[in-house]
Amino acid sequence: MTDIDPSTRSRVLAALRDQRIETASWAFGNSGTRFKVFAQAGVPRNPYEKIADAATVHRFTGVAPTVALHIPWDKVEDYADLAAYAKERGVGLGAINANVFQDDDYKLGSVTNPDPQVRAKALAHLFECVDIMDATGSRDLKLWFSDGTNYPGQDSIRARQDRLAEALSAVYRRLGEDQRILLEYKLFEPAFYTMDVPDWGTAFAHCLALGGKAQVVIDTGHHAPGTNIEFIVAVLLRAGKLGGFDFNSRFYADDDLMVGAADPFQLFRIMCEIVSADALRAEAGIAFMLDQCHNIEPKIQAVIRSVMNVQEATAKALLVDASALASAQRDGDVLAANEVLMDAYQTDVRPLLRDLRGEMGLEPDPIAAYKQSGYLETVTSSRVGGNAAGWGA
Ligand code: PSV
Ligand code: MN
Ligand code: MN
Repeated sequence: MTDIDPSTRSRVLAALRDQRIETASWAFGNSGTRFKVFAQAGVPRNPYEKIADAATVHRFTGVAPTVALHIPWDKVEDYADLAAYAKERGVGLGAINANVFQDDDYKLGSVTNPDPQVRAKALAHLFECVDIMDATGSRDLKLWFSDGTNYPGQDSIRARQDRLAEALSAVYRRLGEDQRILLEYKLFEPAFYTMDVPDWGTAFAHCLALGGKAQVVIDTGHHAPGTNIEFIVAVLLRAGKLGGFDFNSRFYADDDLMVGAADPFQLFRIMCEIVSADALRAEAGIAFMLDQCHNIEPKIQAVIRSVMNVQEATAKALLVDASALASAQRDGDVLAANEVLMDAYQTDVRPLLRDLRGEMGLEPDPIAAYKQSGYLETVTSSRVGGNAAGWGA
C-alpha cells in the first residue's frame, strides 16, 4: 500500500482508538513448564500487585483497560475492594476465569466426573465465580474444563456430555441479566484420549442449547496444527456465537507465547474476519483477551509487546480496501482479491500507531517509555518473594 488516504486514515485511527484488549492477571506472575518455573525479580505477590502491573500496561498502551482474573489464583477477601483498587489505578476487572483443574478431586474430571460429589464441588466453584462477578461487575465467566479421559473405555463419552450439559445449564440459570458464559475448547491436554470440550463444534453445540448468554471463546493455541482459525471465527461470527478470544502464539501445542510472535499473518487473517464483520466495536461483544505466559522474557514488557502486536494486526486488517476486495471477488479475480489483502498486510503500520498514541496523549514507543519510567526497578526493590502465576510451581 502506498500512502494512506486521509479518510481511510481517520477511519482507521478512530477504530484503533476504541480498541480494547484485556490482559490476564496470570501473565504477570512467575510461570514455566512442568520442568522448571523461572523466578523473575519484582513479580507481584498478590492480586493487587498484578492489577498494578496490568494498569502499567494500560498506562503505556492506552488500549488495555481491563484485566482478567483467575479464581482461586486471584482469591481475595473482598472482591469489591479489589475492583475499587483497579478503578483507582485506571483499569477495570474483566473476565472471571474458573479453575476446576487443580484439585486432586478432579483427577477423573470436574463437572463430568463420574462421582456426583465431585461434580457438586465443581459446580459450587462455578457458582462462587458468578458471585465474584456480581461483586466485581464482570460480564464474562470464562469456562475451560480440563475434563476428559486418557484411555478408550475409561468412561462413557456420551454420559460425560450429559453431565457437562447439566452443569452448564445450572450455571447458565444462575447468570445475571448482563452476564454470560464464554465456553473455551481445547483439542488435548491434560487429557490425551478425549477432551470433553475438544473443539469449537462441541462448544458451539452446548452454547446453542444454553441460549443467547452462552458463547464460544477461541484460544488461538488450542487447535490441531494447520487448523484454519479464521474460518472458525467467520462461522461463529455468522452464528452470533463468538464471545471472544484467548490470544497467544503457538509453534507446537498450547505454547502460550506472545500473540503475533509465531504467526503474525494468521493474527492478521483473524482480525480481517473481525473487521469485515464489523465486530471490533465494543457493542459487538467480542472480548479480545490475552492468555499467555512469559516464562523467560520480562513480563510487563512482553504484555505491552503483545498488546502492540494485536494493534498492528488490527491496523492492517482495517487497511484492507473493502470495496476493491468486494469488486475483485465479484469479478472472480482471485489474484486481485488476494493482492488487496496482501497489500494491507505488507503495510508498515508502525508510523500510524505512533501517531495514534500521540493523539491519545501517550508516548509513541510504549516499550521505551515503560523502560524509562523506572517501574520495574521500583517494583523490584519493593516486592520481595513474588508468587508463581498459579500453576507449574
Ligand atoms: C487452558 O489451557 C487455558 O487456555 C485456559 O484458558 C485456562 O484458564 C488458562 O489456559 C490458564 O492459563
Ligand atoms: Mn485459554
Ligand atoms: Mn491454553
